[in-house]
Amino acid sequence: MEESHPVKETVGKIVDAVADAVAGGEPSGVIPGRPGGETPSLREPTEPRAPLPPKPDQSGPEAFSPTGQPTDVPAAARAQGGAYLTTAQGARLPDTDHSLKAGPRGPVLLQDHHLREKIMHFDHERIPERVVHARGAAAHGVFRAYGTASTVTKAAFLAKDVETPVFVRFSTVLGSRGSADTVRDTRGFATKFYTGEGVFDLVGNNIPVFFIQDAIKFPDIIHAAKPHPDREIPQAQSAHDTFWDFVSLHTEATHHTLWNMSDRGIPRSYRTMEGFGVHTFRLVDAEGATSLVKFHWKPTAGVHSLVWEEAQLINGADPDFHRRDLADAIEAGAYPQWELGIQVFPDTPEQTFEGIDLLDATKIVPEELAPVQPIGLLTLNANPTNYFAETEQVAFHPGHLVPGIDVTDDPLLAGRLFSYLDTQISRLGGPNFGQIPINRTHAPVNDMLRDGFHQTAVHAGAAPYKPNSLDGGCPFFAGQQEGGYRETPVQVPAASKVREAPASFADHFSQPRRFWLSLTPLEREHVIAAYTFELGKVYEQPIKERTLRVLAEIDPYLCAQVAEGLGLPVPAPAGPLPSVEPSPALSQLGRTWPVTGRVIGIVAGENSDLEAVRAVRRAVLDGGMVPLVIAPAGGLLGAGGDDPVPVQRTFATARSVEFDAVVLAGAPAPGKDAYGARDAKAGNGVPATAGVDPRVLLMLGEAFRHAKPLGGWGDAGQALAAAGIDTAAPGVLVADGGEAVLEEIVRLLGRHRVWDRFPAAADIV
Ligand code: HDE
Repeated sequence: MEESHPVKETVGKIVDAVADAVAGGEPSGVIPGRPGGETPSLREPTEPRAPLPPKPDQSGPEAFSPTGQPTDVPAAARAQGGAYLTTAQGARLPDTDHSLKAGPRGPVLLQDHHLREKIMHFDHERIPERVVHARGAAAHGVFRAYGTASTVTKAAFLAKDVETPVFVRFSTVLGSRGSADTVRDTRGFATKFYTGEGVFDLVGNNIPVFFIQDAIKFPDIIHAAKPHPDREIPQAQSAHDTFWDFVSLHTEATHHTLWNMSDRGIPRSYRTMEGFGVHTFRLVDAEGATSLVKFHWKPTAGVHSLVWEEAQLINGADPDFHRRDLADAIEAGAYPQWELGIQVFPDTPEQTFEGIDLLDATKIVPEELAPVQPIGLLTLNANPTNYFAETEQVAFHPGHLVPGIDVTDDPLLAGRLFSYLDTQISRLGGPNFGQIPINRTHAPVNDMLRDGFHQTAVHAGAAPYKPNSLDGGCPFFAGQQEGGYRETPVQVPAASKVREAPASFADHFSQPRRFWLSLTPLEREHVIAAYTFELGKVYEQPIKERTLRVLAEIDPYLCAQVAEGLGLPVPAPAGPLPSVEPSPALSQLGRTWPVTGRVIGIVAGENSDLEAVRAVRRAVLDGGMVPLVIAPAGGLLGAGGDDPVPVQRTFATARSVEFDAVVLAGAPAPGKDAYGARDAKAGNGVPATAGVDPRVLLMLGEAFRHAKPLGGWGDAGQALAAAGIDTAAPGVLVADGGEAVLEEIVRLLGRHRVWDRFPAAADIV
């Protein structure tokens, strides 16, 4: 598979593109994050001109009519045009700074139609945020199918080499729209495929199991996990009483909770997350044969996480860390990619595989039992042009299906099939949300749905009903040959109406135990720390004790370590623990990945060897990574010389958490603002020994603690020593030249972090 799929090819092209950009001159242009398409003038522009086009990294929904007809208007036709300010009706305006008044000091007049329109529109700019997954970021892209799924599905977009435009939205679940990105939480991973046969939405998460087995419990888990209803705290996290109260009583949540407490709860980036369809779906081939499948997204950049202290620091230093990372990577040409894969199971009447109930969304099927077979490649290659129009208004729905993909009787999925349409009515203000540009299908629409709020289609004809003769009988039914969507005629066993779950749903602990046993000792340390932290924030002792009882059913060591951290007795399990085989595929560690799009901090001062800084910077760009130069002050380093180096961060503004690795061009002397009264980071108690800026020492200490590769040349060893870092420690490298240092740093980055810097307690096996 490695040889045949185009990942390497694409990465190669990206690197070439970045290198070309560098060779083309203007080095600061390749650092992503520029807000507009042009450098602004110092004075307010007064010469009328047309609005600037979107930046080259941005794109919008393709130009389709509200009824799915391709239009030949350029995508920019939806953007505003003309040089002059107008009202919403297109009347030109001479002023928008003053209300219409009876004299300069007189009362404002009611007849001011411009004031009235402007404030009316402003007052209604907000729509209700999503009740869950409110905080998100999205991108446009393309999905190219390998054709390998054609043996199990007739879905046309999965046929070989078919390219389908997509829009993907990532999200956190619990926080509100303005909450921070790197909280411990599940992440949403929702993909809209604009296929020629209609929209297909794969609305998944970055965790393969869910808290609950039946949709009727969704309001309960979400009410428990959201902030407390009286004080509305805490925001965007599960470290509080109501969450742990619920999950310790409703133990089917144990598996998902354990995943949340693992490193999967704090992804490094959206680009380094796996995605999962969670439920089992049913695929149908051209002959009508069916298979059961689970969908997986595998990031080509690998699955990486933050460390907890880093995640907490980022929440303050850069609450937009994940959305910035996604947008910057795309702008830099380091296009995020995932392979879509399926696990395929025979569609038997029991709907189980190797004893695992495929209708239970709290269970996975280990990849060792059913390998994930790659079926296509997703590449995100453009940022949205407008957050609200696209990312906020996109409406996903697990019931948006295409011929060849059907649902199963998973009781959690059943509730979702109802919920996602329902929620759009209040969120997007009516039943015509499918006509919003980002939601428009690329297939012709010929429904008999009419009218409603915000109707933008202009329907012709007299007979939106069937049967009719007045419209010539249109629209007609599509049979199998014409690509009609037909539900699979699955046999439903004779049964009585009951409010019950199948007996197999009662096993809440064997799969969490498998997950725990599949983690490396280091990953288990992180799980122990996460439970101890979260439960440490819980006020009520009985809730902590009850959770320890749940942990006792997973593993005695986990339970004992968390109990010790909480200062509570260790409970015994109710009976013998289930005997399960680990699934090594569940661990995130141990493999090597591409480093494209990673951020390298280059710390330099006026006395640094700028030739070496330039060379390292160029080499970082050539490797498809992002170099950020950090110096005592902004502007240019070596400003008087021929080839000054642009500075992206200062010692005052930078924080270690922005970088995947840090390299030092010598030992930078304290900046002029390196004193506590100006910058608290400079007065952090680390003595400004050896003439090194204390903010640099803080940065080095943090990067070291977070197991990031560190290196330098020249006097770098002096700075590392002043930060208390042993230059012989794993992943710390001081060499003569910058390029030798970078080579080693990049090699280390391929494994994401220098995990062997801090071995796990030796007795965990
Ligand atoms: Fe969702 N979920 N969900 N969910 N979900 C929503 O739909 C819901 C579930 C997921 O970026 C809402 O448009 C119910 C599982 C994602 O726009 C809402 C149940 C999985 C997103 C809703 C579930 C998800 C949502 C909120 C239990 C992973 C964000 C706004 C039956 C497989 C999509 C909206 C985006 C969003 C309901 C369970 C993933 C309220 C009732 C399981 C990624 O309709």
